[in-house]
Amino acid sequence: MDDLDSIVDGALADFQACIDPAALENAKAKYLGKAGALTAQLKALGKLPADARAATGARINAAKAKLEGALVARRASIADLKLAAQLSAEALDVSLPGRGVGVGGLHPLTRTLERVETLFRSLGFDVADGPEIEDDFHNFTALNTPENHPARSMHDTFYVEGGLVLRTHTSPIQIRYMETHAPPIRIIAPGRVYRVDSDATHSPMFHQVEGLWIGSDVSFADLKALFSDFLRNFFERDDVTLRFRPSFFPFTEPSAEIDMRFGDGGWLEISGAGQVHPNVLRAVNIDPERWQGIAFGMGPDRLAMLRYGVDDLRLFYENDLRFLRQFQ
Ligand code: 2U9
Repeated sequence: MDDLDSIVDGALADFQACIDPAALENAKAKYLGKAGALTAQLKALGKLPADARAATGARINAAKAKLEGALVARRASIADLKLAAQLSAEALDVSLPGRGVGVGGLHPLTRTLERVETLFRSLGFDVADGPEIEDDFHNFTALNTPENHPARSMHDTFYVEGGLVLRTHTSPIQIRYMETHAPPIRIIAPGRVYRVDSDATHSPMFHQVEGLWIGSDVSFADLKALFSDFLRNFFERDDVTLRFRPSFFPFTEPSAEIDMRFGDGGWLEISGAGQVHPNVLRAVNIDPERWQGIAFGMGPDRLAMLRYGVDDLRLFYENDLRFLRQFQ
């Protein structure tokens, strides 16, 4: 066995010993690369006597072809080995359930709003809707909020061009409803509202659910019954007590804040409310001598926090899926 045979035998053994593509390419360089053993043989051809060159050259080329063939075969078998490893029982368990397609779910605030709507519908209320961009009349004037009222300042309200505003409450929905429907009226008005306010506890966009109940003799007693019923059902508890505290809103007179508590726990402010101001009824041509009613407004964000035990409002607006998935 001469040099060439031992180079070929060494190379074939080396290739066979490789079990990954990188090692194989290194082994290839050792024999066929610029400084490779077989390449050195080719370079040495020139030093041979002329009559020996042709035969030796042919032998070296045959050796080179043999090594290249062996490389191709070894590359293929390394790939086969890899695939076999991936398909082995350990790596692929065909009995596992499929990954499936992720399905979305409703945001906790949406679920809360839907729950509020369902409960009020069951109490005979309709759910009304209206534009988020409003005119001055429907957002302020009809709600007994005079020209110089602070709520109208640029400081509190987002003004859009043409004297329009992003509605600051959902009350314009009820105004529009009264313009097109005669009493008796029983509606809630849920939706997005906007105020120039942004800090840890205020978002420039937030939600409100307001309600309006107009009849010939609707009173604070009805308001209290309505709210007890709604809160008991919303929180699924029987130990809800209510407390009314005097307050002020331009559109209701008298006005109150409604607090609630579970058992003998602490009081929680849950809603504002009152008897609809006669000026509001007049603004929509309803005779305040014949009709009267109650109105209320609450923040469903707060209802959701209480129902789900969430202590930071901002969690609802960050859209972190780890938080949101808990409500599916
Ligand atoms: C009409 C007449 C009267 C709606 C009312 C409140 C009291 C109230 C706030 C509580 C906190 C909204 O969520 S909040 O930001 N609202 O306190 N809202 S009475 O009164 C109306 C509405 C429409 C035609």
